[in-house]
Amino acid sequence: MPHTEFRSEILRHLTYTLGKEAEMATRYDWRMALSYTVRDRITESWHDAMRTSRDGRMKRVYYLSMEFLIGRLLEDAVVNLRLDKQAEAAMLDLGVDYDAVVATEPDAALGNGGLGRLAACFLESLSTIGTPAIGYGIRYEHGLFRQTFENGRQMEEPEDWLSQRHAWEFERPDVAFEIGFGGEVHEENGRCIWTPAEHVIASAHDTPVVGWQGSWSNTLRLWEARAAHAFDLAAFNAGRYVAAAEPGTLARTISRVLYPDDTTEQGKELRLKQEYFFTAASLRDILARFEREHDDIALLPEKVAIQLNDTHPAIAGPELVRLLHDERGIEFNASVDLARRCLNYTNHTLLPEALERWSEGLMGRLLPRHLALIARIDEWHARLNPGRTVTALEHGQVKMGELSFIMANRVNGVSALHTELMKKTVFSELHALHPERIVNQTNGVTPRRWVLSSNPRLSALTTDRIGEGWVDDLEQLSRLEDHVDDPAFLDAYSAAKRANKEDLAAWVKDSLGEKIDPAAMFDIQIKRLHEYKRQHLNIIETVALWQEIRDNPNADWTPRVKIFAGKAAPGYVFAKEIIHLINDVGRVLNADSVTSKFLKVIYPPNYNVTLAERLIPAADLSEQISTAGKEASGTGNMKFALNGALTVGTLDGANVEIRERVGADNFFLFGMTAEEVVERRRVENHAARAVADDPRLARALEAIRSGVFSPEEPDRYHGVVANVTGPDYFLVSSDFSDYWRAQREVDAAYRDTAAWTRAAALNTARSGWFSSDRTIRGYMADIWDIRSSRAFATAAE
Ligand code: 6GP
Repeated sequence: MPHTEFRSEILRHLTYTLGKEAEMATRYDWRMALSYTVRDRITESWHDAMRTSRDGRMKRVYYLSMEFLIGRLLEDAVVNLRLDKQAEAAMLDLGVDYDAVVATEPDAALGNGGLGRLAACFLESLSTIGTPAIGYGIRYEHGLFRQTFENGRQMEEPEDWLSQRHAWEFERPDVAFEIGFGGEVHEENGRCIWTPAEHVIASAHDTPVVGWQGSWSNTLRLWEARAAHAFDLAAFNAGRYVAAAEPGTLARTISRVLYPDDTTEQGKELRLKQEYFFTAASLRDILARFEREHDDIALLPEKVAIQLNDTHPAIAGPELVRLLHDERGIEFNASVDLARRCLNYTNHTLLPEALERWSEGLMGRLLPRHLALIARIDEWHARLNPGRTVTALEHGQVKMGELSFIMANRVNGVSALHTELMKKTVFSELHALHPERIVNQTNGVTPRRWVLSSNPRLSALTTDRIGEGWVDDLEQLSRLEDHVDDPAFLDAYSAAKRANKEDLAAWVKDSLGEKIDPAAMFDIQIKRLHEYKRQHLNIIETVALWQEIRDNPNADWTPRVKIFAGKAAPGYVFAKEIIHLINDVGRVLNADSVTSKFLKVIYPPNYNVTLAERLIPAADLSEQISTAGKEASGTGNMKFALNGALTVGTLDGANVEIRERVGADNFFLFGMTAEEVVERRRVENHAARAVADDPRLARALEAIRSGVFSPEEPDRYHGVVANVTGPDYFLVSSDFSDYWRAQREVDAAYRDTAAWTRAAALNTARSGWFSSDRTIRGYMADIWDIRSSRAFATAAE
C-alpha cells in the first residue's frame, strides 16, 4: 500500500477516533492515530488466526504468567508488519517527527525482569511460528516502579503507564468471571460446595501480539479486578461518600500493583489473592473455550496445554481439579489425571527464598476448598508412589514448587546447567519418583525485537550479506562465518557498532550530562540488582583498576566506560547499597582529571526494555558474572552475544551454552564452577583468605571502607565491605583475582581492533541458536505435544 493511503488512515483516526484537528494534534495524538492505524492491520490477521484455531479445533497453548514485560509496542508492530518505511514516509508527509512520536509511548513494565521478558518473547515467537496461544496475566494499573537517583540513592516512584490510553488493547467488559475468596465449604449429596465470603470480578482486556510478517497473531489477555458491587448507594445517600466507594477500591487493589520483587516471596495475602485471581479467571476462560468447541471432557489434554510460568500460577492445579470435580462432577482421580495432563511447570530459579510457600492458615482462610484439595492431591500422589513421601503440604506450609511438580505433566528448567541442578537439588526426590518429568528448554530471545528492530545497522549489514531469512530462522546467521575474514565485512561490522556507540554517547550526554568517548570500550552490566548477580564484584574491580591507573597514569591503558543499569527491590537493603556505591564511585571517578579519560562509570536510572534496546546494540563487553549455580539461565547474555558483544562471564546458566557455541576463544571465562563454589563455601574464612592473598582486592576494599567514595559519610559502606570480607556467601572475594585476570585479557584483546571485531562478528554468527523460536519449538515437541501450527502446515504442503 502506498504511504499516501497510510497517511489518510492516520488522519482518519486522528479525526474520528481521537476527535482532533491536525493543526492542534500533539505528539500523543499522532502516536495514538498511528497506533490505531497499525492496530487495524493486525486485527485482520488476528481474527483469521482465531478463526483458523477455532475451525480447526486446534490445540492451544495457554501461558499463565504473573509478568509480561512487553515494553513499547508500536515500533515492534511496525517492524513485524514491515510498515517502517511507509509509517515514516506518512509521518514525514504530515510534518510529524516519527521517532519523536514513537518515543512518547510508555514502556509497559508489567514485569520485573527475566521471567517477564521471557514471557513476552515467547508470545511473539508463538505468533511468528503460528501456534495458537493465549498469554494470561494481570493488567496492573501500576507496573514496575520508576527508579530515580537522589544523591546516588535509589528512589521509587509509582509507574503509571495507564494514565494515557493504551492504544493496543481491546476491552472486553462481557468477558468477566466472578472470583471468590474465603468463606465456607460444605457437602451436599456427596459433593463439596464452596461458598466464598467475598467476590471480585475479573474482566478481560485483549492485546493482539503480531508475529513476523503479520501472518499470525495471538492474544495477550490481561485481567482487571473490579468490584462485584462497586458502589454502596445507601452509604452515599447517608453522605458517607468515601465509604460509598470503598467496595470498588478494595476490589481494584488486586490488579493495582506489580510486586516489585523477582526473587523473594512476598509473604503477603494480597500476593496470593493476585495469584488466585488471575489463575482462576484464566482457567474458567480456558474451559469455556474448550466447551464451546468440544463436548467430550476427555479430550482436554489433547486440546489444552497450560504452561505455569514459575510457581506464581501454581494454584492452577487444585483449581482445575475443583472445576472438574466439584463443579462438573467428574470423579476425583479422573479429575486429577486430566488436570495433570494439561499442566506444565517452568522453574526459573533455585534460590530458596524465591520458592513460594504459604502458611496453611492463610491458604485455609483465603482458599479453604483448595487447601483440602491439596491434601487430597498429596494422598493421591502418595498412593501412586508408595514408600516415598514428598508432599506439597508439610509442617503447616503449602510448598508451591512441590505442588506444581506433582500436578505437572512436564517440568522444565531454562538452561542445561540449571536443569541438571534442579534434578540434583530442589527437586531431587521428586525427580527420583518421576525421572521422565524434568526436561530442559534453554531460553531464547526474539530476534525481531532484539536485533531487527533495536539494531537496524547490524540488521541491514546482515541482510545485505546473507539475505533476510535469518529474521525467522536465526541459525542462518552462521552464514556470516563466510564473511569474518573479509576485511570489507569487518569494516562494515565495526562501523555499525561504532555508530551505535555514537548514538548512545549522544544520548548519555543529553540525558545524564556526562561525556563518554565512543572509541572507549563500552562495558555493560544491565539486570536486576542482586547479590548473586554480583554488581559489587564489578564495581570493586573498577575501584582496583582506578587505583592502578592513578599509580601509573602514563601507562597505555585501554579506555573503558563501565555502564550499569538495573533496579533493586525496594525492600532489598543490600542491593540498594550496591547501587549507591556504584553511583558514589562514578561521581569520584568521572571527576578525576587524571583517570577519567581511561575509566568512567555511568548509571542511567530506570532500566527498562526501552533502555535495554538502546544499550545492547552499543555494547562491546557483556558482564555475566553471577556466582556459578545461581543464575538459572539469563537472556540478556544472549541479546548481547547476538549484537556482537563479547562476554566476560562465569560458567553459569546459559553462559555455558553461549561459550560452547561462540567458542572459548571468543569468550572471557573466569571464576569457580558451580561445584567449586559449593566446596569453597566450606573453607573456613574463605573470604578473608582471598583478601589476604590479593593486595589489589584488599586495597580496593579499604578505599571503599574508609570513605574515599563517601567522604560525607565515611562509614557508609562498612556493611558492604564486612559482607564481602566476612560471610561472602556469593564469593565475590574468592572470584576477584580471576575476574581481574580476565578483565586484563579483555583490555589486551580490545587493543587489537581487527581481532576484536572478528570475535564480535563470530559471536553474532554463532548465536543463532538462542532464538526464542527455537525454544518454542522445543516446548512444542517436548512439553505441549503440538505438531500442528501454521509453520507445520506450511512445511507439510
Ligand atoms: C529469571 C532467572 O533469574 C534468569 O536467570 C532467567 O533467565 C529468567 O528467569 C528467565 O528464565 N527468574 C526470574 O525472573 C524470577 O522471577 C522467580 O524467578
